[in-house]
Amino acid sequence: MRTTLIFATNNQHKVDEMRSVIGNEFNIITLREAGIDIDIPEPHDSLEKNASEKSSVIHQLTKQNCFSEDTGLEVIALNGEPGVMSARYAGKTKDFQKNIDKLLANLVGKDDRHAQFRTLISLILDNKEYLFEGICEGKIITDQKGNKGFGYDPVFIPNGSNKTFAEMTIEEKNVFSHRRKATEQLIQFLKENGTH
Ligand code: ITT
Repeated sequence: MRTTLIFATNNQHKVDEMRSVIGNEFNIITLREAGIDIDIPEPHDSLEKNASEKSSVIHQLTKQNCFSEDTGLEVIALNGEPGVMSARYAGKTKDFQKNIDKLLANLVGKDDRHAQFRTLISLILDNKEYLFEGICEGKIITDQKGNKGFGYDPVFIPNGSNKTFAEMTIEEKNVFSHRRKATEQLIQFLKENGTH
């Protein structure tokens, strides 16, 4: 039987990207599909701790194997911001456009536009937690391009490409993406630990 895991997220973009990497190897159930309506708090000062918080809240609630992920955009010239605040950079409403506007405004006049996306996956399997990390380096451009994807995708070009993530299909984004790299480690771990 295929391993089933609850994915502790309310972000459907993340689910679509991960499903495209995982394919049929594992069965992922979203919070919505599991009938869980909860806005999981992310109160901590690191991606690692927030990822752990999300998976442990859902694990306590369901007692089932599950995983979560927390992702941040870390901009070198902004000392790693927006980082752990990526979703709420311009306020509690999690408005993608306002977040981009704030990011671009804060980068005006800065020569160094290097940035990276960092994804932390927290897996709880048989009551034990495991963490996996994926990083994608690139740069922030001055004007947004493309309308696919989500979040900061229209202003981020990964190293090795001349397109923004928002100009790519999910499959193209997965060639470079932080989330794909972390997800592959998750898949590898699940296979090695006999849950396949
Ligand atoms: P969950 O906590 O429910 O999983 P969320 O959207 O709140 O969903 P995060 O706390 O991880 O997720 O927030 C990360 C924010 O960073 C997200 O809202 C986007 O603005 C941005 N982000 C994350 N991954 C991204 C990606 O692949 N491309 C562009 N922006 C991304």
